[in-house]
Parts: sequence; structure tokens; C-alpha cells
Amino acid sequence: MSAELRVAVLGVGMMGGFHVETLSRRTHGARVAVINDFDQTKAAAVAAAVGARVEADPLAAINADDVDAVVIASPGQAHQQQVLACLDRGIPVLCEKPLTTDPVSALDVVKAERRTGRQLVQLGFMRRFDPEYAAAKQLIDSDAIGRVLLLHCIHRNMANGPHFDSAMMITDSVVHEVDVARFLLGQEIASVQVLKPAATGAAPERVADPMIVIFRTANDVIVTVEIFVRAQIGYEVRTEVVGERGSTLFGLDQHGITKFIGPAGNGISGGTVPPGFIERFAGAYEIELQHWVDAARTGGIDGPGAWDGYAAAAVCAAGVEAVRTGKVVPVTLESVE
Ligand code: ISE
Repeated sequence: MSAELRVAVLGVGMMGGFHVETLSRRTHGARVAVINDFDQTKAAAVAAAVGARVEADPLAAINADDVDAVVIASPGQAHQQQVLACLDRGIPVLCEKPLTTDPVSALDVVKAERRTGRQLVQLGFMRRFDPEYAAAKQLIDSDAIGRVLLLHCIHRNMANGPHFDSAMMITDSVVHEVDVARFLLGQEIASVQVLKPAATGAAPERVADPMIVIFRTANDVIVTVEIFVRAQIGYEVRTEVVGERGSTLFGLDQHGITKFIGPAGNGISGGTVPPGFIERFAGAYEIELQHWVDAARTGGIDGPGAWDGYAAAAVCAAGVEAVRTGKVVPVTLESVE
């Protein structure tokens, strides 16, 4: 292992591009050595900006001599093959969600990692590194609010294209709340139900937006998730944990609250809502990447792993079925022992 971790980044769309920038300018101990993207022009531009080289084949990038670790930010359908290639080579990988596109293949990855005898796969559930989520986790574990009974999650996006249907709202958006619930509560999710209120006029026909998703955990904690991906205002993610002896509420964006004289001469008070997840979670991504770089330099990971990716895939598959059937759908997790 060279002193500096040489990273290949696969996929340099919005997320991968941001990771390249974060690794190059805001974290230490790593440098982006290789860039891969199906869009060669984009790959060349991103690589040139950080002094990396372009590799046209993702598997060649993973197996290159000048690569010690990999960040996968390619489309979800490519993840299984790319993660397995990292495991075959025995190098650490940070994989953006989803781990794979279905629970069966996600479980195969968990098993393949077990066979290496090491933990090499970290999942990009960055909210675990956000200071407010980390503080809530500490508070819960300290027993300051007592046994947790309820978790309420609000998850709103400003806008999304017509391709972003109700199933995608589960697999691409609610998946974060799945991980948040598992992380904060330390319990698996046992069932999923989805309620469909009146849809916004901004939603395409037959897309249920917003939805209320309800998880019941193994110990009967109820988690409510409002998922609303065409809310028009901005990116709003807030959470309230309710315990027997107290509660904690976070994600209120209450920084920079400004008072000014409004058009009618009246006083107006308010702040701004972040437009997207990059702005909202930039700090969490940076902390996540620094943890991953530090761990990868010694050949490991430091964060959510392959099992968390599998559990999320299993809950999302149940969630998609719940959208379709309107029923309470149980979640079954296979054992890997
Ligand atoms: C996106 O992929 C994310 O991860 C965001 O957090 C989520 O709000 C958005 O809906 C997804 O498309």
C-alpha cells in the first residue's frame, strides 16, 4: 500500500463528481488516480481537473496497478459486478446505494465478502456521519430519552422527473430512512406498509406522491416516513425520535435565520431551504469519505457495511410490494451463517 490511497472513482455524475472533488480538495490521505464513466468526455474533463487518468473499462480500473481502493457511484445496475470485482481483488470499496438492485444479489455480495474473511464493502449511507444523526444516536444509546417508541421522518425533494415513480421513491429515497431507522434503533425492520394520500398535481399520472411509509421494527417501534419528491420548496429532511421519557427533533435547517423588511413593510423572519441533498449533506459526505479513506489505508472499512446494504434492499423490495398491493408486507432477512 502506497502512503497515499490511490482511488478509482467509477461514475462521475452528480454524486461521483462530488466525491472526486471531496477526495481531492477536502479530505487527506487519498488521491483520485483513475476515473471511469460511460461518458468518456465527462470522464476526461473530471480526470483533467484532478490530475487523474481515464480508464474506459470499469473492471480494468478496479484491477489497475495504480489503484488501492474504489468508490462506486455508477448506476445501480452496475454495482453487483463492480463490488464483486473489488472483493475478488481484495480491495476496499465505498459503494453508493443501492448495494445491488435486489435482495437476492445483495445477499450474494454479503456471502462473497464473508468468504474473503475481511470487511471490504462500505455502503454510502452518509447520514450516519451527519453530526445531527450521530448526536441523536448517542442520545438514544445513552438512554436519556428512554426506550424509543416512535420515529418520524420527513423526506422531501424539490422536484424529480417523470421517470421517478412510486417504486423509485422507495428504492432511491426512502432507502435512506430505512438505514436511518436501523442505525438509530439498532433493530431490523419487520414489515412495511404504504399509504397513498391525494397526489400532488405536480406528479405524473399514476405516481403516488406523496406517500406515507410505515415500518414496524422487530421490537414494535413504529417508523413513519413522509416521502414527497415533488414538494417544490427544496430538500427537507428532518427526523423526530420519540422515547418514553423524551424526544429529539433535528434537521430543522435553523441556521442563518434572518429578519428583514418585507414588501408590505412588515417584518419577515426566515432562512433558506437547501435545494438538494449535496448542499444538505455536504458535511456528512466529507466526514464519511475521511473515515473511509483512513480505514481503507489499512485495508478495511469504517461505516455501514454489506449487511446494511442487504437489509436495505430487503426492506425496499417489501416496500415496492407494499406500494403495489396496499398490504402490510413482512420483511424476511436470510441468515448468512
Ligand atoms: C437521491 O438519490 C438521494 O439519495 C437523496 O437523498 C434523495 O432525497 C433523492 O430522492 C434521491 O433521488
